Amino acid sequence: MAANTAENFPELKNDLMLRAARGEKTERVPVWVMRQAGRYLSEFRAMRAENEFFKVCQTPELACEVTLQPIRRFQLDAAIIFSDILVVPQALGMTVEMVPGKGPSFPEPLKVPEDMSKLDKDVDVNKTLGYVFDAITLTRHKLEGKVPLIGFSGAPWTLMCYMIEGGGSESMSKPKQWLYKYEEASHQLLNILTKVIIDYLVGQVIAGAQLLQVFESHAGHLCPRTFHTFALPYLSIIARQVEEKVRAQGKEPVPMIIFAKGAHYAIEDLAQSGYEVVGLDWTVNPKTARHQTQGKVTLQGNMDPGALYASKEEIRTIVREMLEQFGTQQHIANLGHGIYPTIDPDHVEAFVDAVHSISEEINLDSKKKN
Ligand code: 1CP
Repeated sequence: MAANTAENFPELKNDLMLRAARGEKTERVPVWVMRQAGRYLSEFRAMRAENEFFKVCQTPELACEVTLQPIRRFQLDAAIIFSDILVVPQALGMTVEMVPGKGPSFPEPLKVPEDMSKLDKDVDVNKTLGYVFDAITLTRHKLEGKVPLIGFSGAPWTLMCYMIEGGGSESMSKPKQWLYKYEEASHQLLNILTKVIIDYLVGQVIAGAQLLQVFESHAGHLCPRTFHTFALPYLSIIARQVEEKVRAQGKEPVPMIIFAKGAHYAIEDLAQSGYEVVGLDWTVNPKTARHQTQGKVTLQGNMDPGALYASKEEIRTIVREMLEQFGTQQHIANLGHGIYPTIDPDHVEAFVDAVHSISEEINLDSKKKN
């Protein structure tokens, strides 16, 4: 049997996500869920009971297994490689621990600009993050072409937040201090991150990722002014350079999704920043976002993750409202942020099935009318 390489992948059987991302017509709305591999699944908890978090990320067989868990359970239209955005600060030489019950923690965060000298600025992503590429290649084979595989990275500002704050935070006041006190050093750090993120995303495409999502999860801590100075320019550079560098390696570029949580003030700009898809958090009104983006991009989102606590009937009603607001084209259904660990998996199934059946029904109805 031929070895599993990044060349001989099984043929893709479900390309709904790819077509929707490129703005092509779809017979039903594709759906996936942020954090679809996670603690709400008993098989994930069993795996984590035996293995430390970053060990799962660093072991391609384990990362692949966890990626496939939700795909076995639900009729999702995409898989997302199991990893974390914080593997990039690790690749730059920082220590990150996953503290049970608390989340990620950096024992030695960056406190002052001089601390940046500790970072490995010329990281070779093939050496430091090659395990992610191996996990992607393996997972592409194990998926057997069932659905496409999404690769991802944290965006520069969001990673800067964790590297300076040292973990999750209500206010991200420490990285915000940098923006106002050390403007030049902030740009230096964002540039270091942008360079490694570009290499990392290109490497994921070469390894087999069929779409890419960039998580700007802490956009909501910025204001329009700081977003335009410290986030948007870097997001645009990433979209442009990933495309160029993938092409330069003789591969076709893949659709890219930008999810900037809390950036409701920047939706028009995000629609012109080089990404095919703009992800929306649950606070955004889909109709307003459609008006703001004028069909330039596909929109992804944005059901309140909390709505999965509703009854299955109620979930169908909420999904119908969401689909009516977005329309059934140029839409990828998702939650407005990651799923909570206390959600009943049966309700995820109800969500996924409702997106499929209701969007198909709406499409058939509109065909009949025409
Ligand atoms: O013990 C555990 O299992 C920890 C829970 C967990 C999981 C399941 C963490 C810790 N990370 C992950 C996986 C993960 N992280 C994925 C997997 C793929 C998927 O199924 O979606 C992805 C895409 C991420 C990305 C990630 N990590 C983001 C961006 C998305 C988002 O939520 O905005 C962020 C901010 C992180 C950091 C992080 N990692 C883990 C936690 C609890 C956090 C948040 C910390 C905080 O700010 O409080």
